[in-house]
Amino acid sequence: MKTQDYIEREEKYGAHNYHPLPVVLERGEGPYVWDVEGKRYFDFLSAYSAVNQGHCHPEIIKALKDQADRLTLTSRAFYSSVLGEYEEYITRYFGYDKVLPMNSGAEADETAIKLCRKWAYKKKGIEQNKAKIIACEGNFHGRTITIISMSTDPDSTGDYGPFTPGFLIIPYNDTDALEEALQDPDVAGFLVEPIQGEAGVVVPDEGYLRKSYELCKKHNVLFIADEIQTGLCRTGKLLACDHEGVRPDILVLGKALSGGVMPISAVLADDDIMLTIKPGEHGSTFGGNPLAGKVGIAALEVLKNEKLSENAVRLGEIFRKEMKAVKSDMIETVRGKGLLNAVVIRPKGGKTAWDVCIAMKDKGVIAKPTHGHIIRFAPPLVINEEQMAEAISLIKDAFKLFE
Ligand code: IF1
Repeated sequence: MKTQDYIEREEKYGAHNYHPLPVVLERGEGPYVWDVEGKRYFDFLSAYSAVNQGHCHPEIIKALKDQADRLTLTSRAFYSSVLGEYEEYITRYFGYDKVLPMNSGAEADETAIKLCRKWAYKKKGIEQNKAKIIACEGNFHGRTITIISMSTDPDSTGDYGPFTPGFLIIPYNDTDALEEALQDPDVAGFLVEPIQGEAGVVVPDEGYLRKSYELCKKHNVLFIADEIQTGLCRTGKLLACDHEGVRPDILVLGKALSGGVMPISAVLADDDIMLTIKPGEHGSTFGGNPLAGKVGIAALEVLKNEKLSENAVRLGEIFRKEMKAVKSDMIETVRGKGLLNAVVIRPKGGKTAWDVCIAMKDKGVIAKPTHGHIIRFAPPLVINEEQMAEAISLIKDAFKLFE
C-alpha cells in the first residue's frame, strides 16, 4: 500500500474530525518519524507536546513492557501495588500533598473544575450551584461539553450547545480584566494556560502569571494552571509557572506525562483542596492504572535524567535566533519559550501556512498550522544541536521555495 491508499482507507472508515497533513507515519524514534514509504522526517509537532521525551523512548517502553504482562488494570475498586508508588513519586516530584490520577487532558481539566467547585462549596462557602470559574479568551482545555463551554473558538463550540454555565471569560494576558472579574464573590477559580498553545503559542507578558496568582490569593480564588501542553520541560522549566515562581493551587498535567506511550493525566493539589472530594464522588475506570503508574514514573525520570529543560532552553534559543534571521516576507513573527515556538505566516501570492507545511514535509520536517496562519514548531526535547541545525536548514529550504 502507498500513502494515498492509507489516506483513502482512513477517509472511508474514520470520522472526518481532523484534516491531517498528507503523510502516513509508521515508526518513530527520538526526534524522528518515518512514513510508509520509508521517508524520514523531523517531528516538529511531538504529538502536540506529548512526546517531549522523543518517540518510543527505550526506558519508557521498557517500563510499559515490564508491567504489561504483569498487571495492567485493577480499577480503583481495589488497591494495587503500583498506584501508591506512582502517587508518592509524582507528588514528591512536583511538591504537592496529593494527586488525582486520570487519563486524558480533558478529563484532568474536568477533574480540576469539579475539584474547584467542590472546594468552593465545602471550603469557601459559596452558595450551591453559584460557583464561577474564570477562563481566558483563546483558551484550549479540551473537547468535552463543559470544557468547550469556556471556549471562544467557533470551531470548538459550533452546534454543540447548550453549554455548561458558571464560566466568566476575560482577555488573556490582562490582569486588570482578571482583577475586575475577581470582584464577583462567587468566583472560585481561575483556569489558565501559562502559554496559550492552540491560540498560537501566545506568550503572556513577564509577570502575568505572578500578578494573576497574587490577585487570586487576594480574593481567596484558586489559581489553576493547565500545564498539559506547557509543562514537563517543554518551555525550558519543569513547569511554565516555574519561570515566574508561581505554585498553582491546582496543577493539571497530561500528554508527555506518559512520553506519548498511553493517555496519562494528573491533577495535583494540597490536602485542604484535594480532600474535599470524598470516596465515590469522582473516578475513572483506567485512572491510576498500574501500567500508567510505571510508565508515568519512567517518563518523569527521563525528563530529569536527560536534563530536558536545559536542552529546551538551549535549542529553543537556537531555533528562534535562526528563524528570526530567515529572509522571507512570509515570516511575520517568531515567538515562543523553550521548545514551544510558533512562526506567524503572512500569506503571499495565495500561499498560506498550510502550503509552507506541505513544502516542509517534502523537505523532511513535519509541523502543522494552527488557526490557519500560525505554524507551531515543537520538536521532542531530546533533539540535539546537530539535528536542530539540520532541521532548520530544511525549514529554510522550504521557505526559499516561496521567494
Ligand atoms: C485536539 C489543540 C494543542 C491542551 C491543553 C488540555 C488539552 C490539550 C493546554 C486536552 C490538548 C491537543 C488536543 C488536540 C490538539 C491539541 C491542541 F490544538 F487542540 F489545542 F496541543 F494545542 N489542555 N491539546 O493543549 O488534552 O484531552 O487532548 O488529552 O483536540 O485537536 P487531551
